[in-house]
Amino acid sequence: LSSRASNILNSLGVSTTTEVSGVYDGEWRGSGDVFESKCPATGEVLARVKSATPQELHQALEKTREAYVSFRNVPAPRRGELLRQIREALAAKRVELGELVSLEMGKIRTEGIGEVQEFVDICDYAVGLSRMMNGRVVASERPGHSILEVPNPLGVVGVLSAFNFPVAVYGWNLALSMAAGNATIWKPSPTTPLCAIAVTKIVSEVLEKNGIPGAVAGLVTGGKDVGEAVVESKHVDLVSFTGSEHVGRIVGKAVMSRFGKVILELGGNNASIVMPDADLSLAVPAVFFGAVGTAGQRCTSTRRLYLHREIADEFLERLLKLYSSVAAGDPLASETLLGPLHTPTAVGTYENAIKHLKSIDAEILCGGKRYDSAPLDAGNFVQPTLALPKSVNPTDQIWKTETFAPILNAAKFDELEQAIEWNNAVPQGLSSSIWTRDLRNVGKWIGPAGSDAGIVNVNVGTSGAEIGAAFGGNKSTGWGRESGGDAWKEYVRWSACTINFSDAAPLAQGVNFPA
Ligand code: UN1
Repeated sequence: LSSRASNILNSLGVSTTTEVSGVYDGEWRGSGDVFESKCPATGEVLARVKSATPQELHQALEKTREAYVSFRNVPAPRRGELLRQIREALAAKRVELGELVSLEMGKIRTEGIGEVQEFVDICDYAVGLSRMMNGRVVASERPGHSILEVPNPLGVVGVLSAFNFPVAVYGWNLALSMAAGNATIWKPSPTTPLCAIAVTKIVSEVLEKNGIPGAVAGLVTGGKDVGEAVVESKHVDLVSFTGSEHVGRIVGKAVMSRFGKVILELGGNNASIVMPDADLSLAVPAVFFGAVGTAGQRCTSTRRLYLHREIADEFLERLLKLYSSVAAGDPLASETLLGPLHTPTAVGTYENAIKHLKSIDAEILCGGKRYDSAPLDAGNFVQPTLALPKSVNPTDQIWKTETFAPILNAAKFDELEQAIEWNNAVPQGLSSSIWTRDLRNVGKWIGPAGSDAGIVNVNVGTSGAEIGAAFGGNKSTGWGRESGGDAWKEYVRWSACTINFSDAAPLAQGVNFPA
């Protein structure tokens, strides 16, 4: 192991000498299949992680259930205090954990650290929430009666997270789930187990120090079989899944068929629209970040760019300048803006998309190839690509599918209505953004005939949402909402309680049933 990798892992208490245990349910274990975690920038094997055997998985699920049964009785503000301590412990390791994200996932250092910050932020939010998860008192039509809506803990929440945000998306779920009084079992992406192990070490130390069962925040690393077991387990009341539309469809059906609850965060295929009155000095760098940041591997990455004809050429010229200056390389080096794709498979997906663009005679304005000279050829580095397909045909795969790579397809429009139609013409509905100074455009964009995405931004790019609002998308993105806003309401079991404190027992709706 390179000394840099072992320094980062050592600073987080993740062993670098032998195989690492990838299962935690109060104790660390794992004697199932061994997974390799590889650095996408160099191909270096970072660790070998021992996942759960079916037996260990079963045990972990049971222990999580037991942990819930005691944890639900801990008062919510006390749960908030645990989250405050978790927040402090994460903040103390912000840099080290952020660097591990860069090392294992491949995003650049500032984004790796930013991702840990996102977990810290949602902990702050959940600490406050722990004193504000209010129910309601509803007026009853019957004299001497009151109706309460009471949020109770839900049970066990299974979190299946993706490689691209190996820390923050778990954070959103853990923070709300824990504030709500649930136990959480985490099945991370099989390619980012070290981030999950490092986070679980930080969280479990806080729980154990406070005498709370560690299985309140359990971890089961592994592949498809482990994910399936979590999805199908009757012990798991809510499954929160982030990943592809393809797998999301399977997960959604499986959970619904056993009448479990599900939150789906699936593909994004996000567009930015630039109006002729936009401030290009803001819009151009924002589109650059949206499309090239995280090497195009956010579900909120900008994949489609609709430019008003009046400013289109100037916009593309300015954007191309930024594309040509992008520094690709070691994600941990301070000057790098473009890290690698996460896996060699993703490089293949990128190359197929480029092939398809060429087959439909799209103009490739820049990029279009992997970096094939040393040292970048050792990793999964691809050139950020800006393409101008001949037309906008929403049924063509180039417009309608999410390619998880830095490919941005541009088109020119004349009327805002046309651009909104294109924006909405894809199956996905996660994020969207318009650049304009004209209030009339803003009104159209955020209103009934505007963007149909879950995130509808104005003079703000498609990616990089704060934790305060509910995060999620519509249509084939799965309709799930996580993080801020009212998302916490999905993590509780609502009890509607009608209480009679009178000396009579009248029926509602005036029904007369003499006995
Ligand atoms: C994701 O890509 O799965 O809004 C989540 C953003 C980040 C979260 C992205 N806060 O881009």
